Amino acid sequence: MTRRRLPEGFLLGCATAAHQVEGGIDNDWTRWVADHPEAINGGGDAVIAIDHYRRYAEDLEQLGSMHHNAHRFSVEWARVEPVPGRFDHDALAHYVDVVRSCRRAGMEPVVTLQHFTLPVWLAEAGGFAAPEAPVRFARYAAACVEALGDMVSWWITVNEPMVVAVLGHLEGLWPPGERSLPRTLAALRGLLRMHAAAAEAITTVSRSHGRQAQISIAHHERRLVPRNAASRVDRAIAKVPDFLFNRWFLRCCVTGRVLRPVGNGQAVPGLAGSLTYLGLNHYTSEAVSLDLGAPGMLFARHEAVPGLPLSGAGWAIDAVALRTALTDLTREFGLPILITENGVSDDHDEMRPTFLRDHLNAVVDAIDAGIDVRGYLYWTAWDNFEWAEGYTQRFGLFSVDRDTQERIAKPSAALFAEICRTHEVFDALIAG
Ligand code: IFM
Repeated sequence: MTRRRLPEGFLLGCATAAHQVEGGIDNDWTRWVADHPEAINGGGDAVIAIDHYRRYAEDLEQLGSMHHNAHRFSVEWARVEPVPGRFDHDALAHYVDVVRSCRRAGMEPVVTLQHFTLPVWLAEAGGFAAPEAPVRFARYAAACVEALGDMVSWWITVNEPMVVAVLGHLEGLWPPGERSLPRTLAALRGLLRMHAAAAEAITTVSRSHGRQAQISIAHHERRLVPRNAASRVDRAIAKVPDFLFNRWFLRCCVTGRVLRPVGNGQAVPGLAGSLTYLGLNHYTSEAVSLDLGAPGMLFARHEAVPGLPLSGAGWAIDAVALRTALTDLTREFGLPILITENGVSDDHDEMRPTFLRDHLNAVVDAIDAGIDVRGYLYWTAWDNFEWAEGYTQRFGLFSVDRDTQERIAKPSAALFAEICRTHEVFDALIAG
């Protein structure tokens, strides 16, 4: 294969989230794990996680030394606003220093404001569906932009709103452990309003300082295809969850309305045009077929697309699906895309080298076809706390000895560093 080049200025680095790496956080997830240890595969919690809150400076320096020019992390709301209305200036100062450390290491910071977790006080008041959630989230966003905004252009309001609503409110696997369609819809409406309110706050504060912010959610796209393309039933069954999971939230953000079937088309202030780019988290695709025994899943059975290799998480590895997502999202929304997550769970770092090569090739293909892709952030730098999967899934470029907290580079860390250094993707990366 010839050498394929990523454009000058293309962002390359890793993505992380506070709860999965920092340790020492008291939020809804910490309480959930303490109360439901059985909900975590293999046990484990994020009480210490990988101690990144204390080790961030050396961790970030190491990524910079591996030629990453970007880094995504999340600010932990529960630290910054431990009590409603009281902002913790030490916590904000910590994140200011995280951003400075990124900059010192030559990395463009990409900052997420809400990555699955909530302060306990908001979770207890109703979580995403709490009437005060949008206003509270906007104030917190404004505080973050005041503190960090002179060094940050790329903002993500909410990470994977569909995922957090479905796993926490429909499937009951994450906090608050609900299995209720009405509660799921209420959470989705709340997440939309939270995003809109935060987007307005980011824009206003940035403007008052003469800056322009880039704003998006991190949208998880998992294309759902009919298991049997020739079956009219499978085709029909795949369409509804595909629309709901992959398009509903984004279309609401573009139209500024809570679209059916989650809402009645009511307008949300600040929502229309609230995305200035599209943050894309992409991992896999799924095959969907009719399952009369699954009314809660809209009679759809989801499984890995047959014939594709499976990651350690049992997810089909499908670089073509990433290429398709880039094309389809551009065709519909016309926004620049930043790949805010793409990665593979792989215990022995056997699949990751080809995964990286194939997915980055898909990105180069898309760019060559005229799609505006601004960067690629690999999920994730270090093996970490993978939510209900505990420490059983290893997505990292580095493993972590959780007794000593030593970070150990896997072979693919060097491979990714070479891609970051040269901005080139080529076969010898893997052969050599
Ligand atoms: O670890 C998660 C991350 O928090 C959100 N996106 C998917 C990743 C892998 O499951």
